[in-house]
Amino acid sequence: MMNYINVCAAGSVLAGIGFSQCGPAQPDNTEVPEKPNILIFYADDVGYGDIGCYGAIGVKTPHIDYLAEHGIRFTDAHCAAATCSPSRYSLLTGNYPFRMRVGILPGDAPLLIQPGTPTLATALGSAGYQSAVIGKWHLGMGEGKVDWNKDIKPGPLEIGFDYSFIIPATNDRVPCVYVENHQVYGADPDDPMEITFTDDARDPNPYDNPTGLSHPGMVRQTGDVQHSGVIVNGVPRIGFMGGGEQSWWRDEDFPEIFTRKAIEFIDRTGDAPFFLFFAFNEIHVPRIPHEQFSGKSTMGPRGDAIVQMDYMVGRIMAALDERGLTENTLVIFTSDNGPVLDDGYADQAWEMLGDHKPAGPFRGGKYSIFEGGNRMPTITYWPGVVNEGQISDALWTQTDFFSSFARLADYNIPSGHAVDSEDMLDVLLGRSECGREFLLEEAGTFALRQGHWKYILPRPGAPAAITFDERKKIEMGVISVPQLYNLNDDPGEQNNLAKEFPGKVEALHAIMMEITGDGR
Ligand code: NG6
Ligand code: CA
Repeated sequence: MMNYINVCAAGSVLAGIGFSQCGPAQPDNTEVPEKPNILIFYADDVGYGDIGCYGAIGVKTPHIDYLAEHGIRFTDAHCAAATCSPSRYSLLTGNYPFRMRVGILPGDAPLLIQPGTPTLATALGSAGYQSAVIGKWHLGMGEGKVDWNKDIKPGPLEIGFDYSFIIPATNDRVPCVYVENHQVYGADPDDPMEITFTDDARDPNPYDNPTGLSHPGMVRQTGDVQHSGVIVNGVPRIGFMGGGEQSWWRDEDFPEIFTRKAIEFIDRTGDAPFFLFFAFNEIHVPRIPHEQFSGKSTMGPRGDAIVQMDYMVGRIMAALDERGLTENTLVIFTSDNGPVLDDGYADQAWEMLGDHKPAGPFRGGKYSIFEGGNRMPTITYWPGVVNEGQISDALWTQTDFFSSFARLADYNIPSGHAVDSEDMLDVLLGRSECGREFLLEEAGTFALRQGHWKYILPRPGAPAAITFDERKKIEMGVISVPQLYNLNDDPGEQNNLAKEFPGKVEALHAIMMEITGDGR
């Protein structure tokens, strides 16, 4: 694998570009204790502007804001792509998603990360950590067609986690059951379940149960044609599922069950350090928050789901406090991709938005190559170690967790692995604001960030001008001509400077080609 950092340092393609400036390192002599617990709160589809301390208008998030007030709030931290599976793959492996050509995985996809691949969980495991993934998985399970009534593997346990309690894919697609370690949670062996994954609910339903299309009167939140398959808990999903109804989830139970499973896991780890990847279902569609959160924002179910997520953060943080673990835990809050309002269900997200800006000052959102797609609200918190109330503009990505945590846990990454991961530990802990020199972004095309510059690779055959996805009301940003933006003056990526700065375009393009091979 080419090491493009060295290539850059050697000056091959960088000649004439100049390195970006970064702020001075924060003087901080606090010692960093070895092997702290690591807790990642990983939100789903939560945008830069959806959190109180990032300017949210329609919802309050006091528990998450507390972490920022007593920790570091990042303004230029990123997920690897503008959808879920690619971002999660990159977070766990330290590779950019394009290396595996990862897209949104179907509900019956096999495990994406091959057992034997170093992951954050195997790395931390070999350093003595107990690790768990609790919440949304969406990285595939099994080797082909899964029999959901038998042991389901390989899965999270085969790639390094000691415990898993997951939604296998997303809450809008089958299978609508939890999987705990290798088994469907609450399954009845006398009532086996089957799923048929299909992207189109107009396909014939192989089971004798209602779907959104056959029984629209039974539905309490209407889905579009893809989201009109089997009705689970009054809500139609993508795909069909039959049998095993006692194990089907009730969406309103997610906050209770996932926080409980997390706290039980923490209690089981005893003296070992833990790594908890707490992957929220919130605020992915369908948004069916628990009754206690209903009406707690001014934005309908989408805002209420944010309140629920914030409540869960508060519950888990309180559990850490009660156990005296907070001072020995690095807590991170971030999200897997940008915001989307209508993602297939009529849940009033548009109608009740008001002045709230889900992507903050940025353009686009989920699915988009613009900053709204991958610039994430991101906070680190570790009392006594991380500075209080710092705001950091360092450029970095979740892909960097691997190298950063490897240093924290004193783990040597085998060569050829986590190739896109840079050690940003000093940035995460506020010792430095020198982030990355370059960052690759993905969503239908590539973009390359260097300092305040952003270059977006054109795609032949795409429209010449930015188009609008009418249903999602999001601009994807993929067009047939090069785009160059100066995010300092133009964070909303409105003013394409590619024609004015052809040299900059050429230089950034050359670096992008070095990283990606040929950009395809
Ligand atoms: C899309 C779904 C969308 C959502 C997304 C995955 C349709 C039309 N849309 O294919 O509703 O489930 O996949 O979201 O089926 S993600 O956050 O997990 O990437
Ligand atoms: Ca997502």
